[in-house]
Amino acid sequence: MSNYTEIIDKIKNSERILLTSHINPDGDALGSGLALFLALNRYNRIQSQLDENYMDKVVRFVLEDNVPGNLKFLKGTEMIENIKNVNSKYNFDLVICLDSANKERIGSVEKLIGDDSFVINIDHHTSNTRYGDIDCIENISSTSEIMYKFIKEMGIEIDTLIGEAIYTGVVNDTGNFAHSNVTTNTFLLASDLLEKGVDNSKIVREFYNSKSMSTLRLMGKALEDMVYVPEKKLVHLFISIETLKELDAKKEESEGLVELINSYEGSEVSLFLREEEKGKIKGSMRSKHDKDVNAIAKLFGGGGHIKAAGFTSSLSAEEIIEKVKAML
Ligand SMILES: [Mn+2]
Repeated sequence: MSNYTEIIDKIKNSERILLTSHINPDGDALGSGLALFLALNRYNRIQSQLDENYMDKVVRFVLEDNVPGNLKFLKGTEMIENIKNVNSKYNFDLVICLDSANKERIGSVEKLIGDDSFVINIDHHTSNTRYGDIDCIENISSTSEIMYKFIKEMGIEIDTLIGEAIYTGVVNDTGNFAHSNVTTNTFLLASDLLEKGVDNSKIVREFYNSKSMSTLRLMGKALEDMVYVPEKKLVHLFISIETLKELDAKKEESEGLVELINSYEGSEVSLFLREEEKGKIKGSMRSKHDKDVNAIAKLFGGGGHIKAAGFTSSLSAEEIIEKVKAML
């Protein structure tokens, strides 16, 4: 059970707890954080009932970005705060970072980590830089799957709301139970959550099948613009800021394009590049078989998993594509 006990002790002995997750939050970043947020609120309620002198812990879930539209169906997301509305002088004695392979991934939420804040790092990325005072890194499907085990270990009952948050995170990181990171434990988790009232079909409908018109137009543009390099079995795609503007699309609407282009039968590796600002490109890679894209992402100072990784670079799109081709 690794260091769960140590983390639980730390939580019990802290008063002001900050939960955060990575920038451009996906279903796992948000689901794992929301599950823990709801579990800690439940812990407060239970303790207040047991002891009339119990002082509720402050628990806040703060993100650099807004909650993406396709995750707003999760109850509790309305309590997630944007860093813009949080006083940076607020003093948290405990900070728990979720699904974030390095400290920079939490973006400007980092300024809420004070000199006295204790940092707990809970993640499933093998590339995690172990920046916490306690690091809980497990090589399993998702941070949400870690949360499932952790919340049970805390003795908190997983209700439907916590279950939906966890289930969404697992769906996000396993491609709805399709990737090779799925184990028998992942299916046991799914089975248990369904028993707790989680509506799997509703989650998939809300999460995947409620795209905006601009997201679909962006997918169309991606399919039109993607380039196949047969000798490398590579599909690459670059989306500029201008393209996003033309389609009236937000950058988070490009989530999933890296998987979409890798669905081509001839592709083994996909590379999706998105211009973040002039001179800064975010890259995502996926691998169908055994090509290690984590190793390639590391070349650019990024990382992730063998089959899914990302990075940020100041090189041009052409330069990045050439470097990646040379690695394949
Ligand atoms: Mn994840």
